[in-house]
Amino acid sequence: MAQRIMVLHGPNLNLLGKREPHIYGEITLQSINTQLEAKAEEMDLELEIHQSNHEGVLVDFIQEAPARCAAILINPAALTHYSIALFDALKAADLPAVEIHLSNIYRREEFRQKSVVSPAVNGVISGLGSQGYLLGLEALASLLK
Ligand code: CA2
Repeated sequence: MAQRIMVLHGPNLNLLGKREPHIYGEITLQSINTQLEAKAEEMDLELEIHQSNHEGVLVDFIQEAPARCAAILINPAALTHYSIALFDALKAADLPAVEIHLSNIYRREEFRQKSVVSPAVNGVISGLGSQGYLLGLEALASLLK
C-alpha cells in the first residue's frame, strides 16, 4: 500500500500567484499542489494536502498526522519565525518532516532569518521556489526507505 505524506501550507500561501509575484513568483498554490500530486504518483506516494491561515488548525493536522501519514512536508509561512506550537506539535508527531520555503529566508529581512520550527524537522529547503516542494518530497521518500 502507498505511504501517505501530509503536505501543510501555512498562512497566506493561498494568495500565491495572486499577490506579490516579485517575491514569490507567478505560481499558484493549486499549481504547486498539482505538481506535487504528479511527482507523488511517480514515486508511488499518496498525499494529503491542507492549507490553513490558522496556527491551531495546523497544530491539529500535525497531531492527526501519525494516525494516517508517514511523513510531513510543511511550509509554515510566517509561523516559521515564531510558532513554538508548531515546533512542539512536530516534535510530538515524531515523523520524518521537511520544511520548505519558496524564498531564501536568509536573504530577506532579519526577522525571517530565524526558524523556530527547523530544530523539529529533518531538513530545510529554502529559496528554490516551487521546486523546493518537489525536492522535499523526494527527500521524504528516501527518508522513508
Ligand atoms: O518563502 C516562504 O515560503 C515563506 O515561508 C513565505 C511566507 C513568509 O512569511 C516566510 O517568511 C517565508 C509568506 C507566505 C505568504 O505568501 C504570500 C503570497 C502572496 C502574497 C502574499 C503572501
